[in-house]
Amino acid sequence: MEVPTAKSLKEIYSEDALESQTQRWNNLISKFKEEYGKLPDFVSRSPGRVNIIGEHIDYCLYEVLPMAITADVLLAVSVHSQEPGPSTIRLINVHPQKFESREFDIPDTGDVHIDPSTLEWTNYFKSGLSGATDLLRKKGNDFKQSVGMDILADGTVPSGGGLSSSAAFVCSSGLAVMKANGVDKVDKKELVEVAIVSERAVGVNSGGMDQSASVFPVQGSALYVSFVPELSATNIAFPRMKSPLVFVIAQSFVAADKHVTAPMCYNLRVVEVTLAALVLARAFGLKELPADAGPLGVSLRGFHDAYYQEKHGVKNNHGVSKEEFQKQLQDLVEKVDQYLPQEEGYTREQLSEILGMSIPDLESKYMKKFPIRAERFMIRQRALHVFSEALRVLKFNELLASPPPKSDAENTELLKALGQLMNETQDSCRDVFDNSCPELDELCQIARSAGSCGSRLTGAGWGGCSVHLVPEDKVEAVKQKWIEKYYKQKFPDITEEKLKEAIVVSRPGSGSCVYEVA
Ligand code: NG1
Ligand code: MG
Repeated sequence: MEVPTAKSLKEIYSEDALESQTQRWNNLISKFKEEYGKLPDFVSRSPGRVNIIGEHIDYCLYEVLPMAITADVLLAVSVHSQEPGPSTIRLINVHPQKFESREFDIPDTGDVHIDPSTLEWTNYFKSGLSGATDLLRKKGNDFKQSVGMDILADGTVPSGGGLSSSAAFVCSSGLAVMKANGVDKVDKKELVEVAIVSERAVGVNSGGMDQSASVFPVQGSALYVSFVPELSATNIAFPRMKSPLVFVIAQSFVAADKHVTAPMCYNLRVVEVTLAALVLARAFGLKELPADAGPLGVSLRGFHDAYYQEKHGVKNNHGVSKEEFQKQLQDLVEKVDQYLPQEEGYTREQLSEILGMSIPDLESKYMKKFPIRAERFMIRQRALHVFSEALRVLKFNELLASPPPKSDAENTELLKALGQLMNETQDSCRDVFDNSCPELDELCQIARSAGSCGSRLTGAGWGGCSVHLVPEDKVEAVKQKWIEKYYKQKFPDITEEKLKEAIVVSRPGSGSCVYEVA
């Protein structure tokens, strides 16, 4: 499947967004001309995403259900002629007060150096550039360095907001570099895999959900992303209902910048779920866990499949039925409850004892690649969340595939069942995985009291955004309640402009594309 080349904005945005987007794109093109004295050759576009359900399980290699949103990253690009010698990349942002313009040469080795310690917006471009350079080398072994490019960036995905602004930027950058270097047909899966690897170069040991949700989607569908036996994505149409499913996104405005919180939050969770897999494998006397695509080499999914293979002779990767897989997950939740009883978390000493590894080995193998800070590892809680969350995703997906409701009662019943799963996810994030925060809990509680069927944080958590499944006729009431009880309380002088950014009704949007400028 290739990244499409759009001929008109109608192919990219839904009807209701078309007018404002046309305005935005015209501004982008005219500002490009003003800055660089010529028209761009093309615009590379990749959207942000909202995760409907399946939180903190993508790096455990379990399926997730995100959807692309309208907000995106646009990179208007003109390609320098192929002059010999180092290529120059010039990067300007349409928000000059927010971003400095940047210029850098690609050394003639073609290698791009990224310093993840600096919070530098162009690092995301550079990670897309380095990823695409690797891919171009694989394709044509004589490829050395990218051509020079003049770029004007315009991103509308709020950063640090759980809507994957980082992945949108990395995917749009990788796509722009591929296009600039003459690759007219960019394979979606290749772009996603490049973006996953290169985003890790910016210091967060993430899974592959965001990049998949940015590249794969087609307009109007959500996405069911699998990571085993290999990365794959299926477009999921929402059931035809009297009142279509409406997902409302609400910002907490609590900046959840993973570069700051990662060592004690995101990257720590990646270590905890990895240790949980190793400890469970030991508890059940499994042989060595097979290496897999988990960020630290093994994953809970890897344990799951190895356990059923060894103890029950079930080869999961060969299409075990969804019912069977759900039963396995239910069974694993019970087993964790039984075999990982320690509520207060496991110390390095205890883990070293259980795993038969010295503490230095443990640390160098699992705690060095992305530094973390913790005295105890809450492996029981993290494993309980992951298995139960993977189960909720399967149930949610089944409900979406159920026959369209034939009456109002059935319509309401389906909304409530979907919402119930989202509420259970929020409870698990808040009480078990511990990646919520008081502001997110408050937004969810307010929404439910005003008619939301399902409310939860979305993305990494610890701040950022929440997502709510709200019946169409309740959206206004939920919005008003948030404004009155949350936004006006916390930000008494919040502007109408800021409120527009705070609450966004999102429809399933289309993924990456390239737009040829005439
Ligand atoms: P955010 O923080 O919303 O971009 C992060 C990870 C995802 C996934 C979610 C939690 C990155 C780039 N992405 O999403 O892979 O693990 O948290 O489900 O960190
Ligand atoms: Mg991100």
